[in-house]
Amino acid sequence: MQDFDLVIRGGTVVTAADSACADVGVRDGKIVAIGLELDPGRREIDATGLRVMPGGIDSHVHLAQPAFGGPAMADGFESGTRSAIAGGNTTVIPFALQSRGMSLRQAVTDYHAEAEGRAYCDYGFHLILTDPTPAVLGQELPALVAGGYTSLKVFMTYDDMVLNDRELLEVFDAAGEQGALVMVHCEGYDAIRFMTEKLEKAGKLAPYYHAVSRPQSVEREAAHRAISHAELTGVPIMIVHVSGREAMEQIRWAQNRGLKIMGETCTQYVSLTADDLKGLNMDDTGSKYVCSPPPRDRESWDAIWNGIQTGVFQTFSSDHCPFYFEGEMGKKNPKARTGFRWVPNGIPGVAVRMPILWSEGVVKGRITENQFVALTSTNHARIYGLTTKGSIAPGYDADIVLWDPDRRVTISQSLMHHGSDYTPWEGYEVTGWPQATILRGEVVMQDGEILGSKQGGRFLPRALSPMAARGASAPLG
Ligand code: DUC
Ligand code: ZN
Ligand code: ZN
Repeated sequence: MQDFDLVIRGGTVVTAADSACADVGVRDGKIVAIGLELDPGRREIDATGLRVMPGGIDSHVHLAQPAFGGPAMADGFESGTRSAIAGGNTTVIPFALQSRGMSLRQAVTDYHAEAEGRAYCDYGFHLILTDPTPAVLGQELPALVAGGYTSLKVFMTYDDMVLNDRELLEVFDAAGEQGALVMVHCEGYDAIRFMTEKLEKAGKLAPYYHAVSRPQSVEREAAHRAISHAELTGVPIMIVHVSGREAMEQIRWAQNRGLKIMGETCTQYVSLTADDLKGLNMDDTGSKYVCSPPPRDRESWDAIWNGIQTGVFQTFSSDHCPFYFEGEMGKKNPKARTGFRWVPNGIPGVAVRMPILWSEGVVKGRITENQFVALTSTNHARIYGLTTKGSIAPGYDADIVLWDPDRRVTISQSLMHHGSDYTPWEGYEVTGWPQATILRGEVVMQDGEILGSKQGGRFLPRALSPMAARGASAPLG
């Protein structure tokens, strides 16, 4: 007789590879058996009618991060990870940001202090490099990569984060030496500044003009430049938060040329449009939707779906970047009301990522449930070196979401469990919702109730990404 702490019985187990009716046996936080009519466990969960899927891994969230030109974020680790488990996630990867002049190691140490004892789910850290000095690239980065911080993000825009082309090349090259994966925010700094100043001179200050100031051409040009730098240095990169056809086609073009370029898209690029940023005046609700890159239009949704279906994109993330709407710290704080340039860039979405992708993707027949698992969990684990996460198989962590595929839900703030005082998807209707979230064998969310503890999440040092290995065909490879 096998000894199980937990048996999840009678559900349909869905992985990135296939779907099958089976029971799942869990012991010591690990999946130890998958089969028919498993022996009884000390705890049993009846999953009849539910999908039993790997817990969501959201590899792009921002928590407690002092950036994006705005006031403090609405989520630290506590509320951000609480919202994550409410939405069916069991792991998040937020960003330890190096401010200019600061040591990268210090940024990581400070970020651990933010996270410690405050996480409802497991977490790793990406690094954000804003000051790639020789000491940072030659000493701090190698030590941090060896310690399990195996990915880093760089920005091609924002006054306090932008890297110039020479710096991008130096970072790509140094990351390539270490086998770390580079994530790139592709929007061109000078083009955005030019457009912003022009719009401001014309008195076009409302939140909607945020979208006008950074059209798809700005994203496309930067994506092409990043791809060219990746080719020159022979380093794979992940182009994050791709918003529409233009940047998507750049990635496809690069992939077709045999370059190791990966792509990420996000919930907002298949469910919001720039029209959502339109408000009647500076007081209105448009700023609730201000994020970068901005949401585009319905034609862009189609292009993004095409990119998802044809494998241009490997990951579907939230880019959860939460701010308040009301108050001195909010998106319509007095300074933000003087012009779109001052509205903090980002929206909260970690809790709605899986429901919206299921509803718009699986229910509407655009992707299979197996693709859903790949896009929300398995590919994030593979790409970012989470070796015990992202699948349902013996030996993996028992990180599981029990998914009700038919449950119809109207998204509302009360379901989000996040720190922001609003959700951009208020009133949005979805079919499919997480009934329970299980972290290493413990039920941490059931029927919308948070049962886990903020001491429950663990830091995850990550392995090198197999996808970050330098390509053999590269000049420096
Ligand atoms: N980039 C992000 O990754 N998130 C929010 C805003 C931004 O510019
Ligand atoms: Zn970004
Ligand atoms: Zn982001």
